[in-house]
Amino acid sequence: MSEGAMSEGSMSEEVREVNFDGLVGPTHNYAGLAHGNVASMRHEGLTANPREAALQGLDKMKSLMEAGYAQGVLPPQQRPDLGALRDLGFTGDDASVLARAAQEAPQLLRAVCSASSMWTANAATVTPSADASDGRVHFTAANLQSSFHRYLEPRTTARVLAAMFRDETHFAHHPVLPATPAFSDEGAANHTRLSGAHGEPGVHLFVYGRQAFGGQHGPTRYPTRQTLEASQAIARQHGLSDAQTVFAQQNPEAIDAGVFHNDVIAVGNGPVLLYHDMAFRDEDATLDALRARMASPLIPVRVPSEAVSLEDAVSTYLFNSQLLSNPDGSMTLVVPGECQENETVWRTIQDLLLAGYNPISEVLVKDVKQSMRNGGGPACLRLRVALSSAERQALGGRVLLDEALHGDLTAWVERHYRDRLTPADLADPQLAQESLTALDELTQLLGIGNVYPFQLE
Ligand code: SUG
Repeated sequence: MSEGAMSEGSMSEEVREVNFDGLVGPTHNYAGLAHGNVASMRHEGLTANPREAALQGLDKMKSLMEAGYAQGVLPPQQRPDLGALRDLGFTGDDASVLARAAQEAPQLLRAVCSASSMWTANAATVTPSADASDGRVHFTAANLQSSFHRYLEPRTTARVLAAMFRDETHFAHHPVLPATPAFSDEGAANHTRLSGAHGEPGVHLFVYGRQAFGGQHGPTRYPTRQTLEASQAIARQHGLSDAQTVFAQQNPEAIDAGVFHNDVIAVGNGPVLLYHDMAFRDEDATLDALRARMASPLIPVRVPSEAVSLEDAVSTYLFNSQLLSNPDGSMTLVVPGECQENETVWRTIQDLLLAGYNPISEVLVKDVKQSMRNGGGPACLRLRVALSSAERQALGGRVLLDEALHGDLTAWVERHYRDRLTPADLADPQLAQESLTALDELTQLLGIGNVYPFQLE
């Protein structure tokens, strides 16, 4: 092969990380459903603005697209999930099912209306083809069994992922893990891939809250969401070897302070691991294990408690930022507006940008307040999938964001979404109808076929 042909070949395999953001669904509301997620608990009962929430999400996607990053979208799920209410014994026509649930079990009605699928960091765990022996991208949709409202997601998530990543020569889909506490799995929020460039082989850091069978003590106040056994099962499914994986326990004290996922206290990208000193039960052992496996030197960026308290980390979501690679080797940190409002955290970010030992050189502030009030920052809203150009070309549907798709999605939100939603509005049969109409139109717009399991009467 001539040199020219070789470089052409490697260019066509150019690997880019695509951030697939979840579109916020039309029933976005504040139901206080997530015990241990302090923002969700604190904002229960507030009036939500689904339209603003969806537009904030789209605006974040547009900013990143315009800055040159590859941006994708994942559709929301159909809510209310009337099928789930029927499974739980509510009978009659749709309006009666909603009315009875509102009357007899308002907490269940809230759960089946949650727009929680917007937090796509919890949709699945993904292994890029560079790390897989069969050269395919591997997916396991998360079972999200810790809470009822999120347990409703994986069935549709698996269908959506199968519709978008449908080409079997490039993509492999594994069964959702058994939805039982021993295999509690919350997806990429507890998984970080560290590597040189995105196309180079990586090391997978799986962070778990507890070990189901044996293990050391966990948190006492709030629940854990990821087990070691779940993380190990995913590594097995994806064919990852010991040399490619590190399993580390979260610091139980952090979970008790509201760090319900590892991505609330750490974020990695390429060789950089930005983390709070309370992130891991055994910080040194975790870093040593990573160093022993990584081909390129690890760049740990440690934020000590003296600089940012656990409480500030949780309230500002500094670590729930996106860390993105730029062509010149520098990195950009995408933080929520709350970071700028907190003097200490903002100062820490400025220090990080100035420090010479890490490649983080720019900060981008995005307002995702509607999602933040439910405990979802910039990093929660996206699922990272590193894809070669051939894999990007094999994607099903119209799911990579460009100017035109952004315009279509914005107009779609403006056509269908309410700007006010209270928990009392959730029983309105009209809301269910509006949601169905909107999602029907969306599946056509995205060209992914009917991924929703049920129709209204
Ligand atoms: O699972 N909140 C979500 C937030 C998920 C954030 N994701 C990541 N950290 N990756 C959760 O706790 C709250 C819904 C409510 O209260 O209405 C909620 O489900």
